[in-house]
Amino acid sequence: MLIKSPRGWELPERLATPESVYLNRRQLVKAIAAGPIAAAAVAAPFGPADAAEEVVEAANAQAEADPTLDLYPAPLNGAHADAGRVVTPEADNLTYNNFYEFGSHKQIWRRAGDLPRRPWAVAFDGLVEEEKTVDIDTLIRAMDLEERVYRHRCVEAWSMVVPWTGFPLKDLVAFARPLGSARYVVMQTFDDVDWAPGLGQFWYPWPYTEGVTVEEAGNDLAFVVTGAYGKPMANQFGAPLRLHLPWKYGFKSVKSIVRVSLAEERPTTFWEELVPSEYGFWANVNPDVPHPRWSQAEERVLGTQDRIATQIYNGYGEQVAALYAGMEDESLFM
Ligand SMILES: Nc1nc2c(c(=O)[nH]1)N[C@H]1C(S)=C(S)[C@@H](COP(=O)(O)O)O[C@H]1N2
Ligand SMILES: [Mo]
Repeated sequence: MLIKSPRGWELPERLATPESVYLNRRQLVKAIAAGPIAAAAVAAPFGPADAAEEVVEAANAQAEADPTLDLYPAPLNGAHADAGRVVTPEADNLTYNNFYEFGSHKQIWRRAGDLPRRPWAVAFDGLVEEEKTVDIDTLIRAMDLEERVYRHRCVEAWSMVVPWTGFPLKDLVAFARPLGSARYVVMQTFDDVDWAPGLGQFWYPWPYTEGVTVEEAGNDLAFVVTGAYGKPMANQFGAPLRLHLPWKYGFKSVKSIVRVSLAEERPTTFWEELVPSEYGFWANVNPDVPHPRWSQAEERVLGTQDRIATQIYNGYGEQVAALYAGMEDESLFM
């Protein structure tokens, strides 16, 4: 059994409280059966308790060394308090990542342990009033952090639920001060091979690049992430700054951002450049539009391994479908 050392920021009250929005009845029953609720929620579905403990301790150490630790836990946004599903146990999420800069396996967390989180700067350029490079701590402290629980659907047909901390993407765009001619927000990951060995694989079109329209960036759901599970996020999640667009396939949610560009032209994104027949610009979740090599009708839930039906726009259609009105000619779902 995982015994966690008490840290104020580490275990928000709601994670430990049975009435919590984080625990539905089913998870609660499991948790009670397995022992102390808080520990079970983190460790039980992951497997060996010592492995779970090791990965969570590594994440905690990174969080404790983070200069923004004092901002956690951030207030929970009531409109995004409950994703309607069980939150993925932290240890499962920490050990099942896509981060090709560190390799294409699912054991990213050990390699990502060396990612230098500081100093870290984010460049704002392109169609902006004035180009600038901003220190990450200045940037984060200029924003109002909040917590949101979001569903995440990977194009590989697995899904998870994560309590992220961050701020709306529209606030990042406002911070960039775009010109009226800007139509796309383009974001890039670091490209330093000394930090991540995958960047030496020349056949990939580094740096990892993603983008959305200015309208999509202005949607309330579009979220820039600084933390997860109530603390500054672990390296493997894309520290110190990543995106999360919960209605799109996970590859749109670019990690470890170093550059934000405003552009008039639609960017060619990383996966689109690599395999244009399989990964497009829009990449909205749709169970009825299969990937060329597999069905998207169902997804495997990380942690429980349950198979559940995938929902159009990952269940966020009410908030985002209007963005795509009149765009039926576009490949909105790949
Ligand atoms: N820079 C970068 N960002 C990335 C990726 C990547 O390989 N490199 N993978 C994407 C994919 S496919 C997914 S599903 C999510 C995974 O996020 P997670 O590891 O936090 O679950 O990150 C996305 N962002
Ligand atoms: Mo993904």
